Formats: sequence, structure tokens, C-alpha cells
Amino acid sequence: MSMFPQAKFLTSAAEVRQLPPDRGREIAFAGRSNSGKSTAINAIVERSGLARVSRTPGRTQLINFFELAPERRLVDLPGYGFARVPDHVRHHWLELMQQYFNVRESLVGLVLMVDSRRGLGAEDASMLEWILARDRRAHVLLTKRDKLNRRDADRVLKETRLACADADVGVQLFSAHEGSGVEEAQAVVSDWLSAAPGI
Ligand SMILES: Nc1nc2c(ncn2[C@@H]2O[C@H](COP(=O)(O)OP(=O)(O)OP(=O)(O)O)[C@@H](O)[C@H]2O)c(=O)[nH]1
Ligand SMILES: [Mg+2]
Repeated sequence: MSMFPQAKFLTSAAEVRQLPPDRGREIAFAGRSNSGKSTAINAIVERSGLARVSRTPGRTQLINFFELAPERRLVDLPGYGFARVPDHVRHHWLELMQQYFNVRESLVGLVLMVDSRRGLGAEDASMLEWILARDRRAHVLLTKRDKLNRRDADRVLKETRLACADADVGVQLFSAHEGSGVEEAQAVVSDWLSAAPGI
């Protein structure tokens, strides 16, 4: 049985003024296009069709909100790092993200999806800086772990932990396809969301 049996899609926002009421707690999921954000949300919530999984990277330019319980949300942020996106789209993305990170009081932490074959990039590091500058929590999922052998997976885990060593950032391997690391990620989500509603 899912830890979040009441999970459901709440709303999408293309602009900051479309964000749902800023109450309770929410966790943002961010990462490059195709890094596995939507798949990770589905695995953590244990609902395969909740967040849409796309084979066409860069399609989601919306902030998608999922409600796990009253005033408890997961937020699927639009991906970045997609080469063929026009400048005005990239600019809009940057503005939307900075506004979102700046205004959102209910934002308690960021789960950052990083494809384990690529490792942490400059844009990923910026996302971590933004959230840590606001004194919120951060946790990195090294996704698609099933694509790597044991030695390469251990190496990327070690390198990413080292890169995040200055800050209080959790780093773990994750594979939605083989189900590895899902419980660890669920524990982080449930811990960050667990304060009485209304706080
Ligand atoms: N092998 C493997 N593939 C995965 C895993 N997680 C996601 N994928 C694949 O990676 C692709 C992208 O996954 P999404 O979850 O749509 O990624 P996203 O970050 O939400 O992508 P955008 O919303 O387009 O930015 C899909 O083809 C998934 O099936 C995993 O754990 N293992
Ligand atoms: Mg997605």
C-alpha cells in the first residue's frame, strides 16, 4: 500500500500568479529534462500514472502540483538543460524558477534528480544554491542507477557526495525501474512533509 494513498493531481502553473495557495508544506522536484523527475514522483508515491513520463525531453514548461494529503504537496518543476529550447523559453524558465523559489513560503525542500550517467552539472549546482540560500533542505537522487554497473554507481555516489560536502545535502542512488533507493527517498519526503497541517 502506498504511503500516500490520497495522492492526486492538483493544478498546473505557467506563471507565479497561478500558483495554488501557499499553505502547509511542499517539496519541489527539479532536474534536467529527462533526468527522471516525473518517474521518481510516481515511484515515491507508488502511482504509475500520476506525473506524466515523457520521451520528448523539455516538453513540460509548467509547474505541476500533486497533493499527497491536505496542505501537503509534491511539485514537478519544468526541466532545464535542453539544448534546442529557444532563448525566450529559457529566459521564462529562469524567471519562473527564481520567482517560485523566492516567494514560496510552504517550500520546505528540494529533491534534485541527477542522471547518474551524467553526474552533477553547473545548472544542478545552481538549483542547490538557490534552495540552500533560502535555508531549505536538499536531497539528490542519482537516477537511472540500473544503467550503471556497481563500480560506476559507487564512483558517482562518492563524487557527488564530495561535491556536496560543504552543505547539508543528502545524496543517494535511485532507480525507479529496479525499485532501488525508493524507500530511502520516501523516508525523506515523508520526514520533510511531516509537521501538522497549517504550520
Ligand atoms: N533505465 C531507467 N530509465 C528511467 C528511469 N527513470 C526514468 N527513466 C526514463 O527516462 C525518461 C525520462 O523520464 P521522465 O520521468 O519523463 O523525466 P523528466 O525529468 O520528468 O523529463 P521532463 O519532464 O521531460 O523534463 C523516460 O523514458 C523514463 O522511462 C530509471 O530509473 N531507469
Ligand atoms: Mg517530467
